[in-house]
Amino acid sequence: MIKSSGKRVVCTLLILGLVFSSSLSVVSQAAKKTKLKTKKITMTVGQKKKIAINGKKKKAVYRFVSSSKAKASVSKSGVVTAKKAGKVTITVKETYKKKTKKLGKTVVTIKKKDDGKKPLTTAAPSATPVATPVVTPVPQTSSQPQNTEGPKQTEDPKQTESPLETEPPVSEMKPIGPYIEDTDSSVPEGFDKVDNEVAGTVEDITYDSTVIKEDAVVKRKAKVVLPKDYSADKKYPVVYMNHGIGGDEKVFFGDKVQNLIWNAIANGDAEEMIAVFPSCCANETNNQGKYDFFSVEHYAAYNNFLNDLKECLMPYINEHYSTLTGRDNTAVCGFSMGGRVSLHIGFTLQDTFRYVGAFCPAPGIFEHNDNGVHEDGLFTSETFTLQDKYMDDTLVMIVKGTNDGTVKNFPKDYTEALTANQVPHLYFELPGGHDTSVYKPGMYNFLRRIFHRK
Ligand code: FER
Repeated sequence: MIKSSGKRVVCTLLILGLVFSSSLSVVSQAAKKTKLKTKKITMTVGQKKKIAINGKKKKAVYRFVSSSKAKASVSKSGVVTAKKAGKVTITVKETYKKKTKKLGKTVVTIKKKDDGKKPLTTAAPSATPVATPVVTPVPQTSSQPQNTEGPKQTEDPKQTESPLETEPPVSEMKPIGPYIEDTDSSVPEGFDKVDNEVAGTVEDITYDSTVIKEDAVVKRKAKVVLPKDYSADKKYPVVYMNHGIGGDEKVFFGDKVQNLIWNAIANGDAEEMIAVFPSCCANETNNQGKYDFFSVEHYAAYNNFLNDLKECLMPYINEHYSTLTGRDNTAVCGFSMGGRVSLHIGFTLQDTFRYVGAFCPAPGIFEHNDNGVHEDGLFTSETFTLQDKYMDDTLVMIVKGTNDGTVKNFPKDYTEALTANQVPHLYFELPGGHDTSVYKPGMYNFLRRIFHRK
């Protein structure tokens, strides 16, 4: 994107008269985009609070469905009455021109009435995520409780939910919102140290790939990191970790990434998980020199990894390991070219991945000319977005090194496009270059935000 404010002023003056009315209509249309404003409410038993919706359409009907009417009821106008301590999800739907769509969910945390009595025991601090008053990276992801207060309203006692309404399935996973609002990018001391006490095991696998060569099966390698005390009696979520350009399934092990994973689990920051390290350059030569290093042909092999992962590697992993499957339990992340690969995969296979991490991601998500190579781009700034249903249910993280001379400002282009598309995500600029000083803390911070169950 070429940015020239001088040119823009001249152009604006010349065409202002012509576009004034149409641009106004664009603005007003954009303003009409209906969005659930209240994503989170904390209440005490007996309290009433209203769920706010931005840009309501006059002729639309809005419905609110509580996951537990015993804990919280909700009126036709969206006023929630807290009845019992616990957590409740209110699903908000809009019916407009005979079409019904889900606007999102409001998570209601209900606390017991403070009756002044001291608790009998000194309870451990609640694990309930508390809304932190930090600056949210993307504005629409958080709504502070004070904004959710509506005008004082009493609930219509005659109002009942439609008997045809089925309760929405309650997710087993913790909502993504608090993990995106948590903008702490620090890591504990010794987060990547070698500690044999907490180490699990590493296995080498070879799987058949059918997407490398037409009408042929090609053997490909990957490494699998298992958590300490891995047991076939349990099931584990899976993260796929993609290396940078010129790498293979082994390179991350030189940087002792396996120890970072085991430490994150031992520290209680990350859930127990299986981490798979593929060779994400999915061509016949497996990086062995057929094409120029910086060439569209070489990059195309990285694009092809999407097919290899989906059709060959994931089925192999799910068949040979004790995995939890489905998007709630599947993550993809990577460094540099592997970050680009992860964004490509995560934003293309949205039904498959709920967590997408890109540490110092390389160019190629959008059209670019870098290192003397032109690429058309895997997405445009418009298509690089999430489907409505996954907007608030996907953890996207982008990390940029403050001093990265290799991928330069490309990670910034990605966060800017996501912000423009109102995709909630985390963006960290960490001190360092195109190396472990940035990608390792990025990775730890990604791992500690994924796979958490209620
Ligand atoms: C590029 C510069 C760097 C590029 C890729 C990279 C696709 C990847 C670097 C890495 O993986 O370390 O122009 O184009």
